[in-house]
Amino acid sequence: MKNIDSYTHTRGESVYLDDIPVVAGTLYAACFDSPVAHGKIINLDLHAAENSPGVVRVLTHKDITGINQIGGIIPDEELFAEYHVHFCGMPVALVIAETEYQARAAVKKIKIEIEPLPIITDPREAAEKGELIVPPRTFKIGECDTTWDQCDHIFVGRADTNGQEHLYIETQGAYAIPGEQGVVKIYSSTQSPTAVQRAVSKVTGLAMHLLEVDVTRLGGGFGGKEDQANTWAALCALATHILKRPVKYSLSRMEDIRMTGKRHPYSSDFKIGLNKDLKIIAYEVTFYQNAGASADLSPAVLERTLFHCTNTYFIPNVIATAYSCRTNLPPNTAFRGFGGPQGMFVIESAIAKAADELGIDADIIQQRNLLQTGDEFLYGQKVVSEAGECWNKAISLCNLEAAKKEVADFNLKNDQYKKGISVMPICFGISFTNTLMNQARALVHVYTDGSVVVSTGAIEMGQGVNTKILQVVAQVFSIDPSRVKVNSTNTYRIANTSPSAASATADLNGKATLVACSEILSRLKKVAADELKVEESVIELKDELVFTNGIKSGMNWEQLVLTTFAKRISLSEHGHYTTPGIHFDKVAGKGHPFAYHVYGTAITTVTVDCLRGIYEVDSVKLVHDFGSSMNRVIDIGQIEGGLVQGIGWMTLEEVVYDQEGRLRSNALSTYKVPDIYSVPKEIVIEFLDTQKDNLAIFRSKAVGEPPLMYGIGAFFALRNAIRSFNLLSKPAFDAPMTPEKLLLNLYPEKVDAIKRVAKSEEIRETEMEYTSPAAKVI
Ligand code: LUZ
Ligand code: MOS
Repeated sequence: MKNIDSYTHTRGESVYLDDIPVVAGTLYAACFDSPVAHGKIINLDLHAAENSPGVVRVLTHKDITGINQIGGIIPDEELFAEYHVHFCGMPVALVIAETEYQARAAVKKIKIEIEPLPIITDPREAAEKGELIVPPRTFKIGECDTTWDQCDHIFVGRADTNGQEHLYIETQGAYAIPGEQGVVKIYSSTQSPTAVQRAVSKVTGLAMHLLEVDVTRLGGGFGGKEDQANTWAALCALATHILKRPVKYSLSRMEDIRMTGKRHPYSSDFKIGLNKDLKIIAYEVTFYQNAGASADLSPAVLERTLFHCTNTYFIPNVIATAYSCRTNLPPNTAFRGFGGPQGMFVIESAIAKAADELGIDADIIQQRNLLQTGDEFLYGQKVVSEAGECWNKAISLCNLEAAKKEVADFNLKNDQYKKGISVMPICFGISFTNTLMNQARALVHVYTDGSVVVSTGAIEMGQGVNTKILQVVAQVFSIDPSRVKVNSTNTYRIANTSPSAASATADLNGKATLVACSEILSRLKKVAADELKVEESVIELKDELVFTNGIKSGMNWEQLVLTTFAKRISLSEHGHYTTPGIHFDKVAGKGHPFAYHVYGTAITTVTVDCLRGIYEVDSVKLVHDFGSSMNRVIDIGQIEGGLVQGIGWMTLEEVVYDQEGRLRSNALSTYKVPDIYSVPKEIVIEFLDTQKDNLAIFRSKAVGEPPLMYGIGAFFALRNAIRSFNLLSKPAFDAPMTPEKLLLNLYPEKVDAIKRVAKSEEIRETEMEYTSPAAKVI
């Protein structure tokens, strides 16, 4: 079944926040944000802005009717800066005007005087100075300390990954409308309507039942709207609550890029120990997470880094420590993979380093250490592995030995162009690591004409979750999909929702839908049995017809629904689902946090132009563990999108903040994202269909986040290409491998020579300065 939104998408009829018809009297907001990354506010001059044409009001922290606090996990984030600013882009004031243009024009007239304070942008520096968001966390299995002696090979190194801009096509925004009795209705581009409701409740002081949050769909979220949609909703709702008028704010691209957080950059140290059979027997890793100025979701992201720090490998002795470091950058936040990719990059770097030093291909080490069923993850959960199956299928899919030989032959024949190949296995745990969030609800109404409406806590953000929810309803009732409508996500219909995140949205909300539909179905069957005077157990609904003992009864879906209604039996149900069997002890760092794991293996081939430093991804061939996919078209879309987004993170996308904490890559002219030309020339996706039972909806495993991590393979394929051009080059494990960085890595001797020349010129310059007065005397 194709995505139910494809029709309105292609016709441009799909409604996003900025497409909602505005109510008469709507005002427009625009934010004045800090131009300085850290400092004390000495003076804020709003006079000119307040007198600017069309301006109705300028709000600051002084106008907050509730509390000036929007921190989700830790209350450490002000909505409006009060005495201090902590990052460039921190909201200081909000202009409300008759038009969007007038609001933005007035923002430019606000003057602020800030006494500068020291700025930290580097997580290691923050850790050194004790600037931590939460105390360090450690996950541990076995005994590393006593194992190093038994290792035949030990390698140490450092690995760095940069941030990533979410670049959802629809920017952040909100639209708040006042209702009677103090109610505020909020349209928000959020992955988490309940998070918005809570944040608005705190800031306005209004109880949650006075706040209705409604979301039809998002033009992408990728984690960027899991927590950070709250700010804009809180700003608009506060203005609406004070002014009793509708207030809308749809951020411009540059406002969005400047004011919102991104994927967390990490800097990490590793030590890896192998025995003579190339089994990894010890691994020690320390992560420095660049959290930005406040916690946001950083502690949860940090935890998932620890969960995934051994990727798809069984390592019996591991000690992993993670620091969440406070810096003067916008608070970094959830991004597809949620810290997992950052952890996985480091173990892959450690393996690549070992392979370099031992003079072998990394896949030999990778393959020997793959997780097997019955192994234990470092957090105590028993492994049910598809790692070997995916690996073996991927190896034969692309005939790895032949492919490697082809690469070697090509490299032998070509001086300017070099190819590289890498294997990237993945393993990703499905469930919110915070156990209580693994719950969902669905509200199903069957109308008397046989049509059905379903509401859940799931947010449609392009990932196709509404199509999957619709499939669940149609399948349980065995009715035509056209009879089913998926409603918008609304806090008055579905309360206390978890964010649409952690790849778990279709599982959790799909299962809640299954619960609700199954309950209605059993009522319908009872009515049919009564009417047809047979046992309930022989009733079956198939293709909108009622069957008894496999024989058409003459009763159809519409008649059954009407009969049920006539008997005064409810055609509605509110279903509730919680993932069974999961638990986690945060103090011990042990438990069974995940419903299941998703596996896969990707093989990436690249070609590098060694004169220019530019490159192409020739192919990515992968085998992915779908369980039993309930919608192949949608799932393939998620794999392709995730893969390309991962390749972007690893190769092109470079978030650059200067020493003053100002974002230099603040537009699409300076921040390069993958376009159609960066897409691998060939993508082959093979399904690992398994018959095993699992906790996924219809056994169709979660597919949102895992494929992003296939993109890590591109980094290592490029690195291998560089090394076949110049074996003396040992490219740092420092992503992204941009063309510029790649070029420098091709010619490390020349770079060194240039550095030496530059250095000696520096020395001469200082000597000249020093000697010139004396020279004058002579
Ligand atoms: N969000 C969250 C997530 O709050 N908890 C998680 O475990 C998670 N994992 C992936 C993506 N978002
Ligand atoms: Mo997410 S990173 O699943 O919002």
